[in-house]
This record gives sequence, structure tokens and C-alpha cells, in this order.
Amino acid sequence: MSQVTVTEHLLIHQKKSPAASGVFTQLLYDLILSAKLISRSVSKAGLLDVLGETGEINVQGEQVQKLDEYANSVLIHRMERSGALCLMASEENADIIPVPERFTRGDYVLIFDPLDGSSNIDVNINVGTIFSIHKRITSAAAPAIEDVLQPGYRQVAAGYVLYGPSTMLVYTTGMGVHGFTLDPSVGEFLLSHPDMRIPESGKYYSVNEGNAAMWDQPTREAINYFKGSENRRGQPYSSRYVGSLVGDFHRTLLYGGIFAYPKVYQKPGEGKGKLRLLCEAAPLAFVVEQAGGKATDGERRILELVPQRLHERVPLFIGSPRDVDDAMRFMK
Ligand code: P6P
Repeated sequence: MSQVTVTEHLLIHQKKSPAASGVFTQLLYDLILSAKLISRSVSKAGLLDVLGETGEINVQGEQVQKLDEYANSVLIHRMERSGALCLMASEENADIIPVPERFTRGDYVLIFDPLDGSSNIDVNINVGTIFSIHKRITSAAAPAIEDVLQPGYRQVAAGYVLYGPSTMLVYTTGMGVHGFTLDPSVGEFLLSHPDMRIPESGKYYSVNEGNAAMWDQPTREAINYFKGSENRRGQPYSSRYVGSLVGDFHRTLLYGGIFAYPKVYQKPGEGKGKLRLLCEAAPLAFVVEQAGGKATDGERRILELVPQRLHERVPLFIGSPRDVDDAMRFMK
């Protein structure tokens, strides 16, 4: 079967989607190039001494960066030159990143986690890049924080790159979810998972049970439901948790089930989420809903949450519609 490249796929979708323009397609091209550059370094992480301390000078006489700093700098450098963006926000940067005026600027806003789960690099476990794309909503010359603090249902595209045994790109522009696998021999992402759909319910639940003592009672009951045979399946689910959101989410998308990072209560009454709304929960919620799944913060739909702060954190329950509904019966 002749493989469809991501470039062809984008152009096919550009024709179908009135919203997509050449500028938007160019934006995705540059995002894909960034993913290839990051993938190359991730796959050689242990060799290039890109791990560990910063400040060292490697054999090429280059300043050695930690891999997540490297991924962040690749994305910022490449994407500010895409001509499509006016503003960026990164999990690694405290403030928003306006595209400098010396570059051609566009109307899109890119929010990303350059290398999520980077602590797993040292033990060769999957890591990923997560991205979310909005259209700016302010009209002044300079973009503003309001262009970033938009609810997830306004995203025009979202997705992730998973650096694992193979490198995969999974994205949606609101017309389904499509997965591409990088063929390193030709350096091209090839369509490997067209029109991805999450199973109605799955066989895995994915949560860090080490936090159980810090959960509230409804959360404990929800997680116990998946551990027990009194669930809809009449048998316990299997537990899977690698501690890398993109890896845990991708497995949930393919096999079904639920991933949860519930509120943890370090102090009584002060329950907090860990995952970031803008660069983790909202983009993955867009993907999962486009694949037929659901994503909530334990009460509300993730895509309807209006961010108040750039690095706002939320609890996350995401996965197969029946499994998320079952968990919500306990949470509400
Ligand atoms: P914990 C990685 O640091 C991360 O941000 C996500 O990729 C992952 O899902 C989560 O944190 C793991 O957190 O507390 O279980 O180690």
C-alpha cells in the first residue's frame, strides 16, 4: 500500500477544511520539523551526553543542554520563524513568548510542553511533546496573555509526538484523530493510524497509586471500582502506569480504559491537580474527544475550563467514554 505522508495528509485536509489555510499547514510543517530534530536527539540521548548537568561542553565544543531545554529551544527557534505565529507559551517558560517583530507574524498561538516526562529519559522510558494551537483573539499590535488563556474548545489543533520504540505524531484539527509513524530511513512521518477511535471501554486503568493516601474518599472509591470485579466488566482492570503522560495517554487511546491524575491533598482541604491545563490536559482532551472519548477534571469537561493563569494545574480523568462516566459517578 503506498504510504500517505503527513504532508500529503495535511494538504488533503487543507482542501476539506475551510478553516485550514496554507499558513496553518506551514505551521504544522515547522512543528513536524521540530519533532524530527527532537526525536534525533532523544534517540541518541545517552550517547550525546545531552543528559544530566547543564553548562558542560560536549565533544563538539557545544554547550550541553538538558534534553528538555534543548527541545524547548528547538521549538522556540523553529516556530518563531514559521510566519504563522504571533505568540507562544511553553511549560518551560514562566511567561508568554511573543514572536519578535523582526519575524513575519501570523494569527496563531502555539502552547506546548516541549518534553513531557523528561525525568524518564535517564531510564529510557517514553517521553513526548504536547502541543495546542489557538487563533489569537486580541486585535492590538502586540499579542497578549488573553490570546493564551482560552478554553480548550476553541483550539484549532492539538496533538503530541511520542518518542518511544518508534516516534509517532498524533494530531487533530477537529476532523478526527490521525497517527503517523516516523520512518527514520527517509525522515518522513507516514500515516499509520488513520481516523483513530478510542474503545467505548478498555481493560486498563492508569493512576499513580502511591498518591492514594492523599486522595479524597470519592477518588479512592472511583479507583477501587476499577480494581474490583463489581465494575461493568465483571472483572478487575489491569493497572498500567509509566509516569509519562504522553505514553500513558497513547496506550489509553489505543487500548481504551482510563488515565487519572486526581487531586492530591498535601494538607486537609487543599486538593491540587498536578497536570497543566493549557499544555497537557486541554490538548489531550481535544484529541480524546475527537476520538470518541471524554476528559474531565473530576467534575467539569476539560475543554470548557477557562484558564485563569498560564501554568494552571488541574486534576485529569481521561479515556474511554464509559470508563470516564463510571469514574464520574463516584466523583460527583
Ligand atoms: P507522578 C511527568 O513529570 C508528568 O508531568 C507527566 O508526564 C506524568 O503523567 C506525571 O508527571 C507523573 O507524575 O507524580 O506520578 O510522578
